[in-house]
Amino acid sequence: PAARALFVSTWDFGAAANAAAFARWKAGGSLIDALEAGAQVPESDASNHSVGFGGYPDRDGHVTLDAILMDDAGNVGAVAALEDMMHPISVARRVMEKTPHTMLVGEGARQFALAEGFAPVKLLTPEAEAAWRDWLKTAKYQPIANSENQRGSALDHDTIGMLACGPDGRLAGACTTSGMAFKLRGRVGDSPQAGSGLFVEKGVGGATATGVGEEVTRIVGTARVVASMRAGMSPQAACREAVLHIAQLRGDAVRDVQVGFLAIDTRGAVGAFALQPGFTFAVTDPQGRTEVRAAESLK
Ligand code: SD4
Repeated sequence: PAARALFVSTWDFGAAANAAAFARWKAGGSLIDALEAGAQVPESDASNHSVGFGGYPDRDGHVTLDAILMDDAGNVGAVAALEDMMHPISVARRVMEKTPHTMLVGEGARQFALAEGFAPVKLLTPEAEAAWRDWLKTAKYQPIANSENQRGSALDHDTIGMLACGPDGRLAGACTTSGMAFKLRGRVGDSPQAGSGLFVEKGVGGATATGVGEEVTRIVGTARVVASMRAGMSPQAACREAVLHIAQLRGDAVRDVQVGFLAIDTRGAVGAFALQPGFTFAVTDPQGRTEVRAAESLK
């Protein structure tokens, strides 16, 4: 059997996030500390057009961010449609730790972040603005699968979802994204919604999702993956079951759509499955060794 995983993340760029998470964990941080440090890596990477700074804006030119952080003790914090903040994952953590709520959205989330001392920043980079102006010429809205492989394409959209399983089997997860490029103003994807973009359950496992969020939210995808694991499925079988369910439910509507699930159980076993080929994920073991793997897919 493969070595147990400590941190897993969606996509190849998850490797850098895992490395930062591992370093924080090694230095004595909690799983939540580690995940926050990991998620911050793509958030502040201007070349990643789908997470945080440098993310593609909505249809009206505003970069709006969705993020969630959750552990297996029922602690959860999220922000949606948050503007002007470099690290939505850290604002989500404050929601979790400093408020009686689980999610803040839009201007309220921004005001909360400012009150917590987060400095406002301009998230729209010249490169992302140019891509948006180019998109405005045709303004076609058609999601493309695995557009992370086509950096700079008009519909670049990928998210980082991270899961952690400590040596004691305790679990936590994080998810952060700028959502779908050129989305309608006010659109919130699956990523910040517990049970859709991310879910962890003590004694069972955790799951995170990437791809076209609407297809995940429709079936409360990660809650479904974790429920399947609770019923005895392996992480791999549970991810596959959720993807098959989407394919059956949606038929032709998801012919060219990408959705990928990544899951981990309390023994650190990992599974992943996607609608389309091309979904990759990064696995880091307790010794800090990282490997990027390709997920199985329906097609
Ligand atoms: C969303 N699920 O906002 C995110 C985007 C994504 O790979 O994961 N793209 O729909």
